[in-house]
Amino acid sequence: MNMTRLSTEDIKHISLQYLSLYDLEFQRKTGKSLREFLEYLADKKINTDALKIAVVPITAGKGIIKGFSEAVCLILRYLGCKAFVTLNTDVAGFFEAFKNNVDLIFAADDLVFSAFNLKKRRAIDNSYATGYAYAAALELCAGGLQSKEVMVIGVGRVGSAALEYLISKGAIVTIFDKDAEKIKLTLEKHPYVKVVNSIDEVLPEIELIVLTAPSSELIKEHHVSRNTIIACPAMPLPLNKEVILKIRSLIHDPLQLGVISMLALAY
Ligand code: PYL
Repeated sequence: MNMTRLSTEDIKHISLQYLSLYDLEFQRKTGKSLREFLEYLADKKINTDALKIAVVPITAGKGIIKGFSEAVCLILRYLGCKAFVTLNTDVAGFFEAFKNNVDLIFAADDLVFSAFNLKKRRAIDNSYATGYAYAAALELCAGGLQSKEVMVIGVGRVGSAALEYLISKGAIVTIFDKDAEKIKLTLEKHPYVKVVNSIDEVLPEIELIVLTAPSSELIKEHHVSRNTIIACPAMPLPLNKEVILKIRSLIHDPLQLGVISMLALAY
């Protein structure tokens, strides 16, 4: 089960200056800064400047993505953590991290991107953390989810985590996935979730959407209204500009909210 693989192009724009602009945009949409969002997700205070974090480049499989570890490191530094990219890769990188007595290690191969909390023996994977974060960002943007209709498009690892969060906050969830097996697995855990065979059955009536399916051009202009909010972690962004211009808010980035959520849930 492979994740979509980010490219250097997707993340090369991530700098501390860019992150401060992204932070302002996030605050405008959700009412919280990225730092406040971190503690909201963790549901506790986090003293980030006391946290020492190593990001270890991994050469396994398709190998290193140029700029990936540096982007993860910058996001963590932006939050106030003492983060660094190890000089060594793979096991030597883990060894270097342990020698530096770090609190957490972030590392990704082609199958899993994980935050390892060495003190609490906890491992949080990016897919789960990303789904959780995008559902929480939708909640903040929508001003709460209790008894609100929400559509989850794509119930793989990211969509399932978003679904759990939405249900925990009292949302009424409708799901769509072209993979019948994923629908079956979801219904086994959540029998009350509504299933549609086509998004046309419920859009644009449902105006809160978590879009995790990478299949492009699924959502068209007639599927959204000017009140629609879309939380979309999928990369590349599968929305055309007509949709983006029409809706109220789009929550989307290649890496930021996922990394913030990994730290929050691993802490
Ligand atoms: C973590 C991202 C989010 C979406 N897809 C995931 C991805 O691209 N995974 C592959 C990450 C490979 C990193 C490489 C390195 O540079 O350390 N092993």
